Amino acid sequence: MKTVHNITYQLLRKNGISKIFGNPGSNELPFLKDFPDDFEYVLGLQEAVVVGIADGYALASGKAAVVNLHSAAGTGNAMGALANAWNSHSPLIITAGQQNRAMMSVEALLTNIDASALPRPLVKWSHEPATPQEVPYAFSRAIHTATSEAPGPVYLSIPYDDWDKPADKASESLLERKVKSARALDDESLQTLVSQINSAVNPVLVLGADVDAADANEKAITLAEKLKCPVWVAPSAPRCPFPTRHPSFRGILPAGIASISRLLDGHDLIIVIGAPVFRYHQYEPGEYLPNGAELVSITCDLNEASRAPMGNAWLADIKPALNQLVMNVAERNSDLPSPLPLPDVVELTSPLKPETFFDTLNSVAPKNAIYVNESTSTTNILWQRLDLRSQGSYYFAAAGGLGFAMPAGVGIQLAKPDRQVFVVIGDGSSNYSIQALWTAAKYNIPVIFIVLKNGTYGALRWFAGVLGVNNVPGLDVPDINFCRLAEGYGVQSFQANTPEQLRQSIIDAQHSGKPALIEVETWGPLQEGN
Ligand code: TZD
Ligand code: CA
Repeated sequence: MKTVHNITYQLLRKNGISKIFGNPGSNELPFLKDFPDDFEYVLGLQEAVVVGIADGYALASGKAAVVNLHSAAGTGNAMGALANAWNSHSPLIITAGQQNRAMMSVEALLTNIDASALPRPLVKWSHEPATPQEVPYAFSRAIHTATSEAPGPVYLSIPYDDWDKPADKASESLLERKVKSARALDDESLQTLVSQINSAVNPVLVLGADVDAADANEKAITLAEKLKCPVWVAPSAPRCPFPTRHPSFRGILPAGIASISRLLDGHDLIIVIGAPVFRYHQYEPGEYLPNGAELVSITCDLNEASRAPMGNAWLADIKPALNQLVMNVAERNSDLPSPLPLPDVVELTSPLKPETFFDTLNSVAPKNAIYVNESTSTTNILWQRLDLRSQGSYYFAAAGGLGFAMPAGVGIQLAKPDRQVFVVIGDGSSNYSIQALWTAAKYNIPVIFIVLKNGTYGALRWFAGVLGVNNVPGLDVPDINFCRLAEGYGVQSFQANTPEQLRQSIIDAQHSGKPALIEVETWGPLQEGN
């Protein structure tokens, strides 16, 4: 007789899932018992870390990741990380152990009360099976929901006494099911879009994270080269869809309504692909579009399409749609834009200016390195100075929730063992999920974490200026020794305060084949005040 446990693991196997990211509690032990040899359990010491690692793994591998959390408390700890996963279209199957069915109604300790309501609205589907026999069906539906376009997290709450129950014979048919999203543009939509693009005088492309997620950066390059047009990265983009040293590259758009209109002024057609229109942050009232401009977008996400305040949107899968545009638009008869000049080298200071830090990192890092960014006040400098060239080279918290970069870096390195992952993170952000260091050490996942220490929440100081507010408390974070924290979790550490020390510590870290943390003091408000 097959149990619910047997069939569920078989279902995971059949769907190419062999890693479970978790932090266990009593409700979860029956799911984890007799853990099969062909699966790997990746332990995170806090649930924000667990979901962050799984998120990074899912984003970088393009595969679903299963997460196992402890009831309501574990889910609660994971919610910030879930906000990021939701916004980055990350296919996470999040499971939480529930109390024994016999004791749920009396609310015994560790009952997840109204479990399916807890993770909403940050999941595509949330469910607690009504019977044990429904568990494999729920897993099957969860996998297909999470991985179909637009991908996203789903949540299952499973009573712990379900696992040993006999499985329904019919659930075996689930093992062979496939669901595939295959949405290209229909003929009429393609014709409409192509004639609009062909008749534009001065079009511009705005590309978002889903181009990178769809493995379609090469297609985007071909489209830009046919249109000979400039390319902007969409505001707040959590991935890099276009090479930063390509002649068409113009930078990342700022996240204010008026600034975007100003920068896109002069274009009569704005073509947005694989991004929300737009992901604003600071409120800057103004016109959504420059005078005389029209906007069209292609997105895989119905929410993105319907919530945009302007322009027409087409719902399609990004890679086939981009391919259709590439095959059908007319090649424009003009030259590619002139490339942006390389930014000036800034004067060498002590502590280092962020510009010097990024120039040094760029010169020593392998060309196919992967950067996970959570250094919030230096994001524009990063986009100007790093040569991001290949698919999957850049990740950032898609909901702006700090605590993403350290664990996501671990998950990304796990998914991409052949590429060096650098987590570039502020001294403020480093404290939200620092326990990720332990997982990196214990599983020997050789991420290089670089902490930029300016003693403050720099981005919030900038934002206070935008809002015109003064005398705000709680903006400084002095006196944290990250090297000692790293050593405490079993990660080797380096202090690097000059370009040469930074270069050497990166080389040493890479040669060691082990994770490392490099603390770099950087120029901050204390210096600027002098
Ligand atoms: N808490 C969480 C979970 N997410 C957030 N985004 C914030 C608080 C607010 N916040 C920002 O949006 S940026 C920032 C905070 C606290 C400062 C981060 O400081 P840092 O980097 O030292 O990491 P910079 O370069 O000094 O800004
Ligand atoms: Ca800082």
